[in-house]
Formats: sequence, structure tokens, C-alpha cells
Amino acid sequence: MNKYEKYKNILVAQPHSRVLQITLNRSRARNALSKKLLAEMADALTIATGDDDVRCVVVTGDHKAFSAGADIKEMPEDGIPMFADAERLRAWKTIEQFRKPLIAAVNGYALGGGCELVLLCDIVVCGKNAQFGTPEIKISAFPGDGGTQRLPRLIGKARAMYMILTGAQINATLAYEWGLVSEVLPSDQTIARALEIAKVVSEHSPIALEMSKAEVLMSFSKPLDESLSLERQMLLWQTEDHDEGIASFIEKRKPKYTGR
Ligand code: DAK
Repeated sequence: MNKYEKYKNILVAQPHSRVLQITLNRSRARNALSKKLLAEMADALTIATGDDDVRCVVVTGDHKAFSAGADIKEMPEDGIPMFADAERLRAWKTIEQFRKPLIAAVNGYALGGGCELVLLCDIVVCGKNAQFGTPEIKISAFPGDGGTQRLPRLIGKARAMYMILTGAQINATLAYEWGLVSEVLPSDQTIARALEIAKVVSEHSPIALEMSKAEVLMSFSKPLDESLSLERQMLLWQTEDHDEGIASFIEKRKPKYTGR
């Protein structure tokens, strides 16, 4: 684990083989996404990309907050240059483009950039105490790290407008009903459940996982005719893992996937 031990604003652990857990570690600031935190997270994900021992990553915060969003105290009077900061943009891009499955385990507040980070996760479980919101309007801003685009695609225009224009928070039950999260649990079970899901995910072929994630994400970014034809091209790829999957089924044994 040495390669992941150099961070201050995140804690990185490997609770199961092939599963990495990133815990946001700025509790006193409600895990606000400072530039340093984002850079550390991007660095850990970059290492995880090339780490064959990582097939799935769980992202979590603490009991009070998954994350309260961009660090408002870092915003200078002329706030826009801070958002256009190249390092900050690069960090968000790295998280956006991470090819392995990301699972969010949300307890407490997921607000602003914290909610946008949730939107970048592929599976989202949350505790009953979770609160989601895009309060940027209250500081005369908007969810500009992808929220204005991803939120309506996920929960629909009227609901996204309600959240973005009022800045109101929604609770775990509503977030589940609106499709922002996949499961709601007692909050002391959130991380264990996310890790359980991650363990199942991580037993599958890494190449099939990456292809599946890429294909599902295409449905948000491309017209249907284009994404359907790209999906077919991906299906035509023959991989050793696919051969291994079929052989293991026929031979009634567990598959041994290599990612080739
Ligand atoms: N940034 C910095 N510090 C924060 C913070 C944040 N987002 N949220 C909380 N903190 C700090 C508090 O200032 C406080 O610090 P001290 O006073 O102890 O030094 C400490 O965390 C504990 O906070 P509270 O005392 O307020 O704790 P509570 O449990 O009572 O309340 C809360 C928790 C999360 C409901 C509350 O702190 C809160 O409302 N926080 C602000 C949430 C928020 O507004 N998030 C959105 C941030 S803006 C873009 C444009 C805009 C954006 C991005 C891109 N482009 C154009 C590219 C904006 C993104 C955002 O996320």
C-alpha cells in the first residue's frame, strides 16, 4: 500500500484484495473539496488506473458529511479564476475519466461539488441520514463541475431545476425515488454495503468492467444510434477473459481473469 500512503486530505486503504477505499479526510471542513484534496484524489485514481490489484474503488466521507462541496474558503473574491484553475480542472477530469467502477458510500451531506462527485460514481449507496443538494445558488453560483448537465440527465429537468434553483436539500428517500442513489441503508451499514458490492464487482473481468462502464456512460453523452453502433463494436472485441468466462462456466469452476 506504500504507493497510496502519501496523502493528507484523503485516506486510502485496500479492505479487500482488488478493492480500494478512498475516504475523504477533512472532517472539520465537512470534507470540502479543496484543491489539494481533489489533486490527491486524482493522483490516487491515476495510480489505481495502472494498478492491477485494483478493480473497483469505493469513495466515502464520514458520518456527518460525504462532502459539503467546493471549498468556499478557497474562493478568492474573483471566484471564477479559482474554478478555471488548471490543476483543479485536471483533477476533476481525472475523476470523470476514471475507467474502473466507482462506488459512492454517502452518509450525511453531499452538497454542491460533493453531490457532483456522487454523480461521477457508478453505483451510489447512502445512509438514511444522507442529504443531497446543490446549494451553489445561495452563493450566487451554479453547480459548475458537471452538475447542471448530469443532474437533469439523471433525475429529469423539473427535479434538477428544483434542486438547482432553490438550493434545497433532498433526503435519502427522495434521492432514492429520484434515481440519484441505488440503495438506502441504516447509516452505520453504508460503507460495509458499498464494500460488499465492490467485492462482487471486483471478482469480474477488469476489461469487461471497463467496457461495461464505458458503454453505460455513452448513453449519457451520445445519440442512441451512435452509442448502439459503438456498443456493437465493443461486443465484437474478443478477449481472453471472455474465453475464460465461457470455459469456466462449461467446466463448472471459478474464472481466473487477467484483464486481457
Ligand atoms: N467550504 C469550506 N468550508 C466549509 C464548507 C465548504 N463548502 N462547508 C462547511 N465548511 C466548514 C465550515 O465553515 C465550518 O468551519 P469552521 O467554522 O468550524 O472553521 C465547518 O466546515 C463545519 O461547518 P458547519 O459548522 O457549518 O457545520 P454544520 O454541520 O452546521 O453544517 C453544512 C454543515 C454542510 C450544511 C454547512 O456547513 C454548509 O451549508 N456548507 C456549505 C455548503 C455549500 O454551500 N456547498 C456548495 C459549495 S460551492 C463552478 C462554479 C461553482 C462551483 C463549481 C464550479 N464553475 C463555474 C466551474 C461551486 C461548487 C460548490 O460546491
